Amino acid sequence: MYSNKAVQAWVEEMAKLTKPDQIVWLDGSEEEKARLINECLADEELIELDQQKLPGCYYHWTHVNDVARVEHLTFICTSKKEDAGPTNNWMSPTEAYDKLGKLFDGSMKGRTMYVIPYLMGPVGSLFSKVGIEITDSRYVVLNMRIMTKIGKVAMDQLGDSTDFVKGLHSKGELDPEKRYICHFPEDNTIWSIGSGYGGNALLGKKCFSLRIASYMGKQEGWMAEHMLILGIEDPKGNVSYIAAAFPSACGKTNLAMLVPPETFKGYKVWTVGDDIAWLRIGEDGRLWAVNPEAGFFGVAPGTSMKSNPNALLTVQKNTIFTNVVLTEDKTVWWEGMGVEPPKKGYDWKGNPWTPESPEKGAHPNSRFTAPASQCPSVSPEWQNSKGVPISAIVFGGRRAKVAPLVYQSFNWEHGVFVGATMASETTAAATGAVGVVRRDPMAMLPFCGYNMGDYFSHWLEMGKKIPNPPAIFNVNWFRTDEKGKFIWPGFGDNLRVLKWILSRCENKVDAVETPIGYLPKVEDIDLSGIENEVSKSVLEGLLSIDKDSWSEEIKDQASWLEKFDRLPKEVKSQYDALVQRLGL
Ligand code: SAT
Ligand code: MN
Repeated sequence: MYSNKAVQAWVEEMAKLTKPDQIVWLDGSEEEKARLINECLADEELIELDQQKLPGCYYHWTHVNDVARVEHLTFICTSKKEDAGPTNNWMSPTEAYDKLGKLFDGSMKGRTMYVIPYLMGPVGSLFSKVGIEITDSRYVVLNMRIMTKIGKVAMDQLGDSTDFVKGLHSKGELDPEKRYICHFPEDNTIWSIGSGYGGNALLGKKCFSLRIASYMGKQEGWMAEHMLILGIEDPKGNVSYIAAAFPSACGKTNLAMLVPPETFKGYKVWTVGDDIAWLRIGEDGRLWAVNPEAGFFGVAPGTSMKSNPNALLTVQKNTIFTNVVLTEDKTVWWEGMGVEPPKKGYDWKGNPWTPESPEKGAHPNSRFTAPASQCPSVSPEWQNSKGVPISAIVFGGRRAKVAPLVYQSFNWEHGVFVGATMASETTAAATGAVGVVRRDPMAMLPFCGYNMGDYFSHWLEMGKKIPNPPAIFNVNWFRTDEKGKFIWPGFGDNLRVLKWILSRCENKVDAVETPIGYLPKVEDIDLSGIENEVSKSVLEGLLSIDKDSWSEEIKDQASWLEKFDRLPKEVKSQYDALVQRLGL
């Protein structure tokens, strides 16, 4: 137990409600980890993988109805409904505490309550914040142990303070009818019941680091964003940092761990984070970022030595695999791993599986949980308590026609508009219609903890306060030709685009002014080594602005912006200016 009185009192109160058989306070030690793993193995909550081939690695199956975040069961519980805004589900705090209180009542009977103090962000950093998660899941404890810094280190940072996020989690009955993920930003509180999966249960991740933290950032003058952070080292050894936001299925983790093309001699990409950035204005007037997380909770399918060697190398030890294929010889496999499937194994439901089975072996949302410190490309600065200075913010999405490969916004305010109207088209991989445009402002649609209109205002306010703000860009790796084939090679070759972005930040290249923003001159994108694949004329196509598509696009943007009751006037005037520039 720890001496902080506020933590003790709250844990006592939650124990009265949930009635566990015993309470275990986590210290974060190796002995504690070994003990928990042994308990999990005895209960088959974890399966030990081949410790020769995959040392420290374990396998976990979730319940078959509990395999992804549940946005329709995720609520923002502000006292006023308007404060949750038009893009969030809302429940009143009274109703939510009452409804979930009944589900939590006695939910830990016969179970152990684990108290996990955890630190988000580098030790001793001004950026960092402490949370306490109470859970009845050992799997959650072991995942939180990888994704955050748990135990004494967190309590040391907290000291006697009452400034911690209170997270209560119980698996409950794992019944989707009794599953709720409720956020109380006004009380620094998260209540989650009925799920044991990732973002529903690892409360340090989306619940705290994005939903609660975005609200804190608005109050306190900083930003919590759904962004990867990477550093690009040039052949002279200078490193510049980029923060980038993409909706899901746009290759965020791959970009964060990019391997430069062979012709980019002397370049190196450093991974600071793959999912979340906390950003603050530094003493030098620039925007600085830390990754609050300590691990990667990455999608396994599609991760191969070709798409993301650094991720694959990261997960060779001390990793928890969830819902992938468990092979007969106790290793793991998933679709798109780039190696032969096992002759025999078990699928994500735990059923016997062979390559001939009609269904996929790994769940499309199956995951690895791995320490960031193991990533071969992890930045030497990733735990720097001051963070890293951000030169450029990059937004992006999956657009078959409308968005060019890259463009730069005219200024911060225009960049906020670009972020606010960000969109991605659905792919065949998801169920439902293909090519449907989904707006996802700053990739924060499911993660903004308050009214999205106020969130846009906060972005605008921050822009006024940052003396030397990063430039804002938009990228699209996913333009297709008439046959629906991707035109741009993507992956490591995306560095060619990032290089242009940094040249713009350093005022080293001119650009072409167009109605939507500044575009590269064709000769300014370095195509060395891929001239055969991407000729100058192909690149011209990738950088073209198709009037018909943009005519559709602005109509769709207009109806999107109408949704917002608190749309800042600046966003509306940026829209009007775009329409005017396009002459439509
Ligand atoms: O489940 S998580 O929220 O952690 C990952 C995701 O769905 O983006
Ligand atoms: Mn994410």
